[in-house]
Parts: sequence; structure tokens; C-alpha cells
Amino acid sequence: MSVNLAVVGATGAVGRIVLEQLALRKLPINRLKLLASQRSVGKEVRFADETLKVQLLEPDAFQGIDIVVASTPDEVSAEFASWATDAGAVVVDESGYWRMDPKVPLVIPEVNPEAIHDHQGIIASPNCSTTQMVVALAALHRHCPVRRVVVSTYQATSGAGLAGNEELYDSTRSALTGKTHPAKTFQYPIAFNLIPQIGSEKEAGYTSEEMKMVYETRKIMGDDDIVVCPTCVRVPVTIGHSESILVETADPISVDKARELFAAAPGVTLVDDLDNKQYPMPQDCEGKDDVFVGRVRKDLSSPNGLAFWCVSDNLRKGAATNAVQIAELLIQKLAAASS
Ligand code: 2RA
Repeated sequence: MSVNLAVVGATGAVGRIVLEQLALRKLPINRLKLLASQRSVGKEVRFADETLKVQLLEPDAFQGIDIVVASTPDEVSAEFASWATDAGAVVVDESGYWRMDPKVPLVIPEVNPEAIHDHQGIIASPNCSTTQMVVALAALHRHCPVRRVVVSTYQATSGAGLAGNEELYDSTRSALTGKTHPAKTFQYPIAFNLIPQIGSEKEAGYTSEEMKMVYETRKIMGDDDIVVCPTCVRVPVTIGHSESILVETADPISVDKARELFAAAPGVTLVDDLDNKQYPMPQDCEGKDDVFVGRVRKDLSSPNGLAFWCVSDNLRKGAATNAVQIAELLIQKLAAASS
């Protein structure tokens, strides 16, 4: 079977990769419609061997569409999602707007694929920093329940869209010539700097990005007892979020067992050989769909703790790839229902 699919936000940093992934993974698409705000209408975008024109995101845009993959800001998603569901489409949404809605499944296909069956027209894809951490944690959780996580992130500028990368380039050029580039996308100049704030102040001294890691992790893993203490930091890297993770499990897991679990986990690649300087780094993970794990070691401060390092392309598994994988699951479900 083939589907009519719409991509909303097709010209953004993530939307472009959604299109790449749709072509690469050969989704059975009958008709592909590209939708965006007025600013992008009429732009031409290549898809496989075709050139498609971007059309206006408006209430009537979803007639005849089966599946929508959307990468838009929260407020855009809040407005258009009902236009799509009223027309009978299922929306795979990458914004933060729907993620914690109890009626909306929050899905990572390697972790909780069964959750898609409960959708009521909208399925949410998690925030990038949560996705890579949960793909890795799930490898351990399936063996022994995860109880506590302390995570520090090192998040790439592309997490803030194309404007984030532009600001890194401009800020770096300015710094190298002794000038100051005014920060617009970030709170401070990002060149040769780290900024320990992603998102706005949310609660108890934590930011919105940090609280996403707390709440989304519990929802995806289906376990409200998991406690997470996050610190999210913006770093001058264009693509690839990195995370230093300390996890405590209900019972101890040996380093060898953890490596075995990571190596066997779907969507995880283990790169862990400190003697030979082998560990994941953003520059090696860019353009790849897996979550990369390395530096696995015992926590020196608690008997049930393990420490590890985790890197993933935030635009791929952190966003576009995960959403396209959800669309694949939906197509399998539609095919099963029609056979
Ligand atoms: C960031 N997590 O890196 C955000 C993007 N969703 O800014």
C-alpha cells in the first residue's frame, strides 16, 4: 500500500532531513505535499528525482492526506494539528506542544513502538536530548530497571535551527577578527564559549529543556519512579548532541554486561575502547541515524551506578529520523488493517 504524505516545515533544518530520510528509507509514498508558512511558499525543493513546490499551510491543505510529518515551532503545531486530524490525517509531530498531553503517545520506535496504537490522531516525537538518552537507557532498563539518572548535555547549535548554526559561524568569524557579534539566537556569544541555559527558566531553577528530559523520559519508559537530574548546556558544535550520563539501576550491572546490552540494543552503536582512543564524538556521528555509546565504566560513588558517554546527530535520531520511523510504523499498521 502507499500513502499520501505531507511534510510541514519542509524548508527548515529538520524538514530537509525528513525529506532525505523519506527518500532514503523508501517510504511507499503515493503523493507528497510540502507545506510551510507564507514566507516559504513557492520555494522549490528536490525530493528523489522530482522538484516540488512548497504550498501554504492552511486549514484546507490536508484534504486526502493520510500522514503528516511536522517540524514546526510549538505555536504552529498548536494551530494546524486539528486542521490535519479533522481531515482524517495522522500527525507525527516533532514540536514540544503535544508531548505531555495524556491523549498523545510519545514514541521512540526502538523503545515503545506499541504506544502508536493508542493514538487519537497525533503522535509526538520526543525532544532530541531526551531521545538519545532514552534509546541508551532502554538498553539497560530492559535488563534491570533504571532508578536514577544524572545527565549533563553538550548540545549543538543546530538544535536551535539553521539560525543557531549561522550564529556560531558569525560569532566565530567575529571573535577571530577581534570583534563582538551580538547574540540573537543564544543568550551570549557562542564562539569559544559554553552556555548553561537551553530554553527558559521553568521550575526549581531548571530550564524548559531540562524539564523535558525529566518528564519525557518517564512517559516514554512508562515508569514514573525514574528520577532525572539534568543540566543542559549549549556548545560551539554545529551537529551532534553529546551527553555525560550517570545511571543507577535497581541492581548492579557490570561494565561487561552493560557493554553487551548496549551492543545488542536496536539503534545503538557501541564505540568503547579507551586504550585505543575510541569513543563517540559529534564529528563522527554527524549524518548517522544511531545513538553512539562509549566510555562505559562503573560509578565510583554508588554501587548500582554506571557512567557512560552518549552522542547522536540531533537532527537525525533526535528529530527527523525518529519521526520518519514513526511514520513507517503507521504505514505498517495501515497495511495490516487493510490486508
Ligand atoms: C535544542 N533540544 O537543542 C533543542 C531542540 N529541540 O535547542
